[in-house]
Amino acid sequence: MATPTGVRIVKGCCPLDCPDSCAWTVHVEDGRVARLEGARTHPVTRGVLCAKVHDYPLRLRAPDRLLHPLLRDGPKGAGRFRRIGWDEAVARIAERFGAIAAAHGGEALLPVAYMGSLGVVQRRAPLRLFHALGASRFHGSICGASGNALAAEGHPIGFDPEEMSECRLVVLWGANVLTTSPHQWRFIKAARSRHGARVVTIDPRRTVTARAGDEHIPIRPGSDAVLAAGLARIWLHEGLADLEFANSAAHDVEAFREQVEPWDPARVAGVCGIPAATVVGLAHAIAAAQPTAIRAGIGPQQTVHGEAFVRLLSALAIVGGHWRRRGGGLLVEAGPRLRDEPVGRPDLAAAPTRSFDFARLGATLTDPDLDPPVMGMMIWGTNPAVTQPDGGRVREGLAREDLFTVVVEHFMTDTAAFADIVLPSTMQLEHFDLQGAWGHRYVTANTPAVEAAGEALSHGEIVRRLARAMRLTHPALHETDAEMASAALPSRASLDAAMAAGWIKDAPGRWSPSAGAKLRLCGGVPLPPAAPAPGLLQLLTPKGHYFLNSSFANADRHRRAMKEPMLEIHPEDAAARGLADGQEVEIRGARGRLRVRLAATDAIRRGVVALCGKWWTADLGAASNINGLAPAAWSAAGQPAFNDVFIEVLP
Ligand SMILES: Nc1nc2c(c(=O)[nH]1)N[C@H]1C(S)=C(S)[C@@H](COP(=O)(O)OP(=O)(O)OC[C@H]3O[C@@H](n4cnc5c(=O)[nH]c(N)nc54)[C@H](O)[C@@H]3O)O[C@H]1N2
Ligand SMILES: Nc1nc2c(c(=O)[nH]1)N[C@H]1C(S)=C(S)[C@@H](COP(=O)(O)OP(=O)(O)OC[C@H]3O[C@@H](n4cnc5c(=O)[nH]c(N)nc54)[C@H](O)[C@@H]3O)O[C@H]1N2
Ligand code: SF4
Ligand SMILES: [Mo]
Repeated sequence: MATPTGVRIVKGCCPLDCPDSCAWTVHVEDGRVARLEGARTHPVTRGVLCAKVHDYPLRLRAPDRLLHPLLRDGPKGAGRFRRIGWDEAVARIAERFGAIAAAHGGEALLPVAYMGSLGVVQRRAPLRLFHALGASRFHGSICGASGNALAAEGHPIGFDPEEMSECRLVVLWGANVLTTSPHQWRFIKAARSRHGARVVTIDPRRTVTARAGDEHIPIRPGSDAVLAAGLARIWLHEGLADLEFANSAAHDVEAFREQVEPWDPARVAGVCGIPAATVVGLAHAIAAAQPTAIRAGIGPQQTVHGEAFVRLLSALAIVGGHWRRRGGGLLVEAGPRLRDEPVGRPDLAAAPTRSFDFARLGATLTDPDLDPPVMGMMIWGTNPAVTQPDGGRVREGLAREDLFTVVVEHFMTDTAAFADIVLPSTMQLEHFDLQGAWGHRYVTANTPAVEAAGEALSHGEIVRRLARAMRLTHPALHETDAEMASAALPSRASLDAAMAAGWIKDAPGRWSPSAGAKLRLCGGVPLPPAAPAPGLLQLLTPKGHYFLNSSFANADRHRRAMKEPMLEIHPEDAAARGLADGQEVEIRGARGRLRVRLAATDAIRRGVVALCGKWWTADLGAASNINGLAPAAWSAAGQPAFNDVFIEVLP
């Protein structure tokens, strides 16, 4: 759309791995972004971009942005590279991937991709190439695997977040919404003003969100399942459960009653480290507020007992009858109907191939018995050297001299430093894409606004160039980016409609119990993790307000806002170690150590410390990072237990 002043208006969206998937409006003048703002008429964005993204155009011209393909020019992982042209880069990759497939079979190749961009092209298109080559695949997740496992059983783990404005009580259970999903707060605010809804936050830290709510319950980390069991027991004892609803939804309500029976308020209080009266008060508040929205975050899933946490929360929503009314139920995540898996075209593989757990990249790359071993890898949309569990082994794997690694990136991340070839990727303002969301029900289209900086290419174009070089002729490898994206929607017409409108709402209906398959509520009530030795502190690594996982940890403004790696500690825990606020300290785990500055605050429970933001290694004064401190652990469903980490804090 061109306006008389020569300003072109382009509709797009923020691609980051954030529940809000904001729609944005780009004002383009003379081929440059003159202004970027949140789309005013988008029902969730409503004109506002967050503290991370409002100056996103600066990222296009960041001084450290990768603009050209690079070839390793030093020992693996040293981060020394020299510039090469695209033709050379593509020829080298085609030759190496081809040789690896010929020598070891296609399964010696492995794509490694995550949600750095939620766009279906940026996220999925390169998988076409790997499926066509018969490469190994991956499954699983480093985020919310417990919730995914519960959903796979049929449990409802989300409703339209816009409905939250209709609820009578909001329980923010390990969710720091004002930092991690700021636009959702609007619906919570609406519930407060329309219905006098109270907001209760359950979090070991008094976060910005907890301060904005009505009540904060500073629970001991990992004890959430016990609290949930305690709440259910009170309802069942006092006739506050909606047994008719529960029995219509689940087959094991009686067994569930037995499971929670041992958890009387005094015992719950002892385990969770909160007063018994708080437990009773919360139980009565939720029972009285019909409906209650239980909004669960990812933080409390990041333990070996993540599945028990989400299952018990689902049980609360069901046994409490909160799914009966709009605005109530359990909300872990909720998206529109968009099928992004077909964009990766798994059908291009001639035969099924082996699949690795995405959350165990370190083990996969270092397994001496793997046949064939992974010999060639392409990584995009993720920074595993920082964000994967088992950080030491991840780095050991990435450092293998015999592993040929291509990293597609915007910046020279800790991971890209291990590459043999680095390819520069376009950013959202420069490419076409289409995406769903995990915190609302809209599909959003992104029209490119400006030319790509330097020699950056979209992932669709990278696929086409590599396919040509490898003489792969399947038409799916030569489609345009828009054609690739349309595989996610019912038709090309629906893609055109989404692009014209900017976004379309495509919401599945609200969950209700079905007469057929009934759900299982019972899954045990595990205890919180115990410190392996006395005196150790439990380390939480929650999301940073100005970072998006490890993204922006290299951006000047964001770094200034985050100051430096800060370890939140209770003043009494600091004093007990002879440590003072503002002091530089060493965090020591069984596997690694790193340097941070102490921030003494009574906004965190005793016995718990927190390091917000996924800082890159260089900022931590160590060869380690937060995920290399302690032995890694996973839940049964494969969720990395990022928060089951115990450390010492030393001067
Ligand atoms: N600004 C910003 N926004 C983000 C992100 C980001 O990095 N920065 N990341 C995005 C991504 S990928 C995700 S998954 C979401 C995550 O969104 P959230 O789940 O809201 O994020 P977290 O900070 O991981 O965890 C939320 C809270 O859980 C608390 N917590 C930790 N352990 C426990 C526990 O055992 N019990 C309880 N009750 N609370 C606990 C932490 O103190 C933290 O305040 O945020 C998304 N949005
Ligand atoms: N200790 C600890 N570890 C954690 C967590 C925690 O709370 N504690 N949180 C976990 C969670 S919830 C998550 S979701 C993961 C996130 O882990 P990651 O998926 O690794 O997320 P980011 O660190 O943001 O890295 C994304 C990368 O993708 C790049 N990128 C973005 N857009 C594009 C694009 O269009 N093309 C290409 N080629 N690259 C792009 C960015 O520059 C960035 O380097 O981390 C997990 N790890
Ligand atoms: S990071 Fe989240 S809140 Fe910020 S602009 Fe992107 S989608 Fe919106
Ligand atoms: Mo995540």
